[in-house]
Amino acid sequence: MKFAPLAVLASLSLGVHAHFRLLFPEPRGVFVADQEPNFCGGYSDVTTNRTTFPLEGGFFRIRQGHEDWSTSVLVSVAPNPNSFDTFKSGGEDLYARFWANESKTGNFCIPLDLSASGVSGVEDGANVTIQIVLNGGDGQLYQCADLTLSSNYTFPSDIQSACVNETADHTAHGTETSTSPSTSETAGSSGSGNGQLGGFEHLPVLSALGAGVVGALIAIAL
Ligand SMILES: [Cu+2]
Repeated sequence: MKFAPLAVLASLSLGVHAHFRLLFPEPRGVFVADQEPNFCGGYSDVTTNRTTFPLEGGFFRIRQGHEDWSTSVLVSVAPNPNSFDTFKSGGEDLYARFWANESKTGNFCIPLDLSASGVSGVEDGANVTIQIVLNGGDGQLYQCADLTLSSNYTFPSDIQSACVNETADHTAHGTETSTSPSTSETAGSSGSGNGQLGGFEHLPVLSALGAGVVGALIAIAL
């Protein structure tokens, strides 16, 4: 039924949305919007689909449908991070990246230098878990990814080249469909099934550690 035009329009008008999606590194499980307000987006236990991730110079990508949102990243070195407490030490959140704000919707590739977290155990060869926390005005939302850290690792070129920012000038709010009769076909943006927010204003591609939107996020975070 999701492909029926009337159903699409109804869902849009009701504000049904996907909140935000973690596109990279791979999240613990298949995205379930209704579960996103829960710990790790509903995937409580550690998984075996770990992503090799650089200790320095990493990044994460999200597709984000809220306007005026903020995000932070928590890190856990617990063997099975299965509760919010496992992302804390002495009652304090273990931030891999402190809160930063942004006002646009779209796709974002945000630097994540885990070595800068200062968290004990975040080191070469360690199995860690990151939890992306995002607040877009409808409660805090969570996605987790299980990683193995490497100090000598750089992302392959396909992952590097996917690290782009594409901001939208309206709040599509992350709806998955782009079949509304009032909009043209989604421009063939990414080839990997990402970037399906309709009506993108394609900004110049920014590199992973480039300026622009990401730079603004860094500036706020610092
Ligand atoms: Cu939302």
